[in-house]
Amino acid sequence: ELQAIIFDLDGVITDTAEYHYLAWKQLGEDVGVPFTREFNEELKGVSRMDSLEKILALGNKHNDFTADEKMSLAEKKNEHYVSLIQNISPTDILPKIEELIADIKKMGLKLGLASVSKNALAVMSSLGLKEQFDVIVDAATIKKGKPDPEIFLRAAELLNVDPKACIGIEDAAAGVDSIKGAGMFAVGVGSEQSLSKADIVYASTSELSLEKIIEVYNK
Ligand code: B16
Ligand code: MG
Repeated sequence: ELQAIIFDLDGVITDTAEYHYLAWKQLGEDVGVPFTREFNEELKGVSRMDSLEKILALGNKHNDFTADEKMSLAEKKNEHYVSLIQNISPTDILPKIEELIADIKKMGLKLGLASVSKNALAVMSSLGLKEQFDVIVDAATIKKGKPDPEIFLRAAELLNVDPKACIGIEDAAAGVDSIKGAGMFAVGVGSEQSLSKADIVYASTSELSLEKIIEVYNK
């Protein structure tokens, strides 16, 4: 029986996925590797250093920089990202998310967050949501990022629930892989095409319905 819902942060609770995109796009242009929104789908949910490696590999430039130079490039991206999230407030919570959280609590289900972002706690505080969650697993808590299942498994463990009794909500293909690898039910938010491995996909958060999700989960 269902016991917990575990949310991704960037792109599900708030639109910071767009800010990550803008900051990486700028960095890509700086190193001579411009890329499309379609390629950006491959960066969603992926850790900072792994994202940088993917961008450099796209431009065949992965051997052009030393480890130290790569660190500074990642740092530069992060400074840009941090400047973009400075003014985040509760008004930036995506449609239906607060209602969904309220419904989850009303049903007595546990609430978890699984984000590989080192900025996750800061974003959650700015949104005023930090205290609502029973557990927050971020980059500091895990060894392997998405698509590895570690982050969702860790959230279930800390919530003290069986992964099979959990539903994960994600906007990234790497995130859906992580949820499915953990043996959980996956809800995707975004395009059917990039999230084809999810058990149910919604085009945007405004269409999310806990009732419908639980109905499909129970099938
Ligand atoms: P940072 P999530 C992920 O967060 C983002 O989707 C991804 O775009 C980003 O590169 C990653 O966090 C690392 O973030 O550079 O802030 O540590 O989707 O797991 O909430
Ligand atoms: Mg995400």
